[in-house]
Amino acid sequence: MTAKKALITGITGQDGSYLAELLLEKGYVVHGIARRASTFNTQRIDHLYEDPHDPQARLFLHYGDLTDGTRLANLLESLQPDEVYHLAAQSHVRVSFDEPEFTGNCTGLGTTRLLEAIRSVGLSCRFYQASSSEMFGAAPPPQREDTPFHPRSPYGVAKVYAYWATRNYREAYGMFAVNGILFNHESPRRGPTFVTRKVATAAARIKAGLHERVYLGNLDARRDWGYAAEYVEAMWRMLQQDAPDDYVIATGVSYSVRDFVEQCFEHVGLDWREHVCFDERYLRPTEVDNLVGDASKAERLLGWRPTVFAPELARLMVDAELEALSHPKVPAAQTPERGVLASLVV
Ligand code: NDP
Ligand code: GDR
Repeated sequence: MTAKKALITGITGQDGSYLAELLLEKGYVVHGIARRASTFNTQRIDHLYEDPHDPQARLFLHYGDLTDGTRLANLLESLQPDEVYHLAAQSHVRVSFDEPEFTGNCTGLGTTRLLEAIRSVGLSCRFYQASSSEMFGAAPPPQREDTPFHPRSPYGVAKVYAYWATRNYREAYGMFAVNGILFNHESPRRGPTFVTRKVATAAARIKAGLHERVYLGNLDARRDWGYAAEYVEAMWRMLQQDAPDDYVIATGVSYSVRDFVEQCFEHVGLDWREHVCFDERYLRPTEVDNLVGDASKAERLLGWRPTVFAPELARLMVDAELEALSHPKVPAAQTPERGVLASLVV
């Protein structure tokens, strides 16, 4: 039997790296789209690197960008994937207030470009859209699939557009297109400017005596934090169903940012009040106060349920930071001959 072929946009991001791992374990051939940067951006997938000259290789990278629809269409035409996981986005909520136009172009319109590329090439692949709990924004918890959206940032607005684009292509063209509405999910691979990773890094570095304090914004916001490695399994399950549908993925429990800070600092035996300072730079013009997802539909239909909740996540992330401090590593992709970028060199 020929292996299934998947295409992942955003493969160099947190979720892309876990999903690539999962699909390779399941025997897929995995193609990823990475954007060209002046520095290497493949650190999260370097450990999956396979020499593309090896006939057994099953991971391949291609340059591409969500703002370049022609490139997306050409790639789809040549790769002919069975499943497309669309994870790429300008994904930072605070940054979306500074760059609303780019966020709309990349995070919103990028999804239409990809859907339209699939349609124009005539592919019958399955399509996953990385929708977000940020679409619910100000809607009171618990939020579920039929909760009305009330986004509170240019990022949330762009994700609502992409959500409806995905549904419209499903309804208009019969495409197998699904929205995974994922609540916050974190890991040691989380981008360093998201609050959980920022706090876990700070707790470890302060413990090691490398820093004295960390500056944060709103500590009252509440989030439903799960573990990214578990959430990518739900993405895959959504594309294995008989019919396309939309699903909330969440833990069902929310904690405040302050709770998460306390859990991280407690884990290294420090009092967070002595090290956390306020900086209004990290506030948002409009905030999302409280997200708590109801993932009962996913549990019923996908058989998916989380096992890692925020307190364990905090410990796991702080431990990873402590471990990294005790074993500083030279990133594998410092030379194109060694890293994943070998397959990207043109
Ligand atoms: P990351 O920010 O870690 O990864 C985003 C990925 O998108 C990176 O690979 C990035 O490339 C790529 N990217 C950004 N802009 C472009 C562009 N113009 N063209 C091509 N690629 C681009 O996000 P996560 O992995 O955390 O999230 C994955 C997806 O899920 C995102 O769409 C996010 O909005 C959404 N989401 C995330 C949640 C979470 O809690 N993590 C919750 C709900 C939804 P590079 O590495 O070069 O920056
Ligand atoms: P979020 O994640 O906006 O929920 O979006 P983030 O970790 O950025 O913020 C969570 C909450 O923490 C508060 N906060 C701070 N946030 C950051 N980044 N830095 C700080 O210093 C800080 N201090 C307090 C924020 O105000 C907020 O309330 C994430 C992204 O991954 C999105 O792409 C995804 O769609 C949603 O989760 C679900």
